[in-house]
Amino acid sequence: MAELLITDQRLKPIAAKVLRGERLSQEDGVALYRSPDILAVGWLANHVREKRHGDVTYFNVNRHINPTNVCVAHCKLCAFGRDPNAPGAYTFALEEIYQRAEQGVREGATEFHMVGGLHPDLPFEYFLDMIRGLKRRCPTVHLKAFTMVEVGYFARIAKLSIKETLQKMKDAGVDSLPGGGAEIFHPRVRKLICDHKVSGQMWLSIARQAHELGLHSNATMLYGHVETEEERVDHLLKLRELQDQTHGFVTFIPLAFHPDNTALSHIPKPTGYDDLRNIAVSRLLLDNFAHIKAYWIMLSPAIAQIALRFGANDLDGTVVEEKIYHDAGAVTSEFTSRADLERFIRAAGRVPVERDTLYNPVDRSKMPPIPPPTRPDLVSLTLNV
Ligand code: V47
Repeated sequence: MAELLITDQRLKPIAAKVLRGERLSQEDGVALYRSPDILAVGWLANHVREKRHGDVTYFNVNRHINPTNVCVAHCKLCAFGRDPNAPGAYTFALEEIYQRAEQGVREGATEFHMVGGLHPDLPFEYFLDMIRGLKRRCPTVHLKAFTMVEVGYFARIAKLSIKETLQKMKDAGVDSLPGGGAEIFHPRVRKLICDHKVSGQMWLSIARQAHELGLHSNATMLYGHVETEEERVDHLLKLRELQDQTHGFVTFIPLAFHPDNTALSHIPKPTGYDDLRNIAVSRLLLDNFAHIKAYWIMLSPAIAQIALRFGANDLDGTVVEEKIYHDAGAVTSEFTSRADLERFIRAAGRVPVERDTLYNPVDRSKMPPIPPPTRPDLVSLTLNV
């Protein structure tokens, strides 16, 4: 292996720990965030990534479905949520969700990623019906549905415990949970960016209970707003601690804050440098997470490709219809083809492997060819409840 040239002396003991396979501390994490030597930080993260995965880089064929953007939480970080009668508010009829899903199946999707607003009038049973209907129509597709924040809200409106809520979701057909809503766990930050959301402690407790019921989940961290480096490291170490206990997290996704159209629009966007550093530090601190995702929609394909040399081993998927980032000013495309994902990965000198949600390889050789993705008319069946 090529030798590591370190220009920042403070990184030397940390590099020695990484090369010995030792766990890093809170102080190490802060030093990695503060070091000007981004290439050394990236080199170390790439070392760990290659030790675990070699050149293999994963992607999937998925479809995002956001059932509603009506939301009572009013998080300052968010440009997606709307009041029920606000311009642009929508709630899909179940038929419209099924139409999107069936189109997804025709286009080769192996996963539906489902996240939405906290709707004031839709009961928990509506979402269970949605899941049952999706499972009946698309039995081979993995349903990665509802963040810990939505689970906490469902439990509240249905007057159930978190465990009962998760069990009902599982019985209806939910296969795993996405990683959203984690933001930054520290209460100081949550008060400023999402004060009506479940607490960080509650997010972790819901994740723990999901894992205990056999539901895997992802985890995220939203960076680039009001948080400090110490608060980022604290967030990562809390995830690492829970993962030691449950082994239920599949993938970690650092999410770059997009400020446009949010109540925090005065905050400048994170830079490419921030993006690569967050990927690298996550890989180095989260030594018990197998997968670190460079979510191409949020990072741009160009930065996501470089991230594959800074610790990431996954690009996410074809997506098709993305609202949360595009409402907040993302200028990336909303979908990309399977062929383009493979091309991005190959051009970064890596080996593309299509995966399902739980990282089993997908063999397309005996499946019908994938047609280009299409988007149904967004307003045709849209229902405002
Ligand atoms: O929970 C909301 C974040 C998340 C903004 O699990 C914002 O595989 C930036 O969790 N700027 C939803 N971020 C997205 C998400 C996700 C994405 C891809 C894959 C997976 C997975 C999960 O987006 C929210 C919140 O943390 N978010 N608004 C914004 N203005």
